[in-house]
Amino acid sequence: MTATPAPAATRGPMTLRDWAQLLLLGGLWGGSFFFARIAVAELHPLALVLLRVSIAAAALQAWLALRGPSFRLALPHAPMFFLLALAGHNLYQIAGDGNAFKETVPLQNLLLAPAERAEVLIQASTTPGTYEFRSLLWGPDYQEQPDALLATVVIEGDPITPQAIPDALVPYEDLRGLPVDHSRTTEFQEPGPPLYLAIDGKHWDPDRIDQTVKLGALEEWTIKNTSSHWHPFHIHINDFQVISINGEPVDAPGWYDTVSVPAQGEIQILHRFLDFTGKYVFHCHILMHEDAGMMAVVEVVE
Ligand SMILES: [Cu+2]
Repeated sequence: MTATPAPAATRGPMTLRDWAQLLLLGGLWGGSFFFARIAVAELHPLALVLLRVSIAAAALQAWLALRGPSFRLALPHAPMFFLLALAGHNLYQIAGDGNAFKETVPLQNLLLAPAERAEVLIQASTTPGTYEFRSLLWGPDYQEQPDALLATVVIEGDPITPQAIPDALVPYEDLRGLPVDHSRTTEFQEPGPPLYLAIDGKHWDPDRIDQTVKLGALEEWTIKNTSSHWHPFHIHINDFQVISINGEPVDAPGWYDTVSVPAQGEIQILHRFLDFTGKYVFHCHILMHEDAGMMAVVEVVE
């Protein structure tokens, strides 16, 4: 089986010049956003994103004009969800967010939110042909992603005997049924002006502690999303077990550090704060949302 790279795929290792270009764009990209926020804090977040994209696009066009068409395109901050599918094939997910699953999960398609990572096995069809790897139409409102061809997979030659897809993988401890030390609820919101994007009615403030947790505690968190858009919840340091989505129990196959909270929905997670005291953050991992204030501080104390 050979895969034809997508048109935007990189060729060969990054050179020093490529890294310099990426740093330049990253600086313009992030810096424009930062200073725009300071200058016009009441500006709508979408306007700030347009500004940010415009500046980055202008820099890209200027560099293309100078250097020619062999520029490598990278979108490390893409705020996109991808609903991925390979025609004629199942995806067998074996790990998520860098954590091995307890069992293989067959999927016809895979929804990946910003920051989510997935490892999948694909068993090639025994029918030669060309199969499309696509990002399918997905999402409400401004989050809508078009149906797009990402790559084609060519299957050719004499078929080999298919290997069995593994079933059981790496065991992990199920936290359900253990005594919960503390339950809390936090709400991801789009409350309108002047906040637009907030957690529990507040913008990010590094000098404020939003949630205080005892070291060693097992906690059950309900993360609500009262908006009409999806928000990928992400927390640093401690991965968690998802136990329900929109009130439906979930038998999660592994630990996660990012999970999508559906529009007008909620998730419940269990997590333990075992090893570290100190402050860190949880936030929406759509970076424009995070940068516009949808982030909060948790402090773990003795
Ligand atoms: Cu968000």
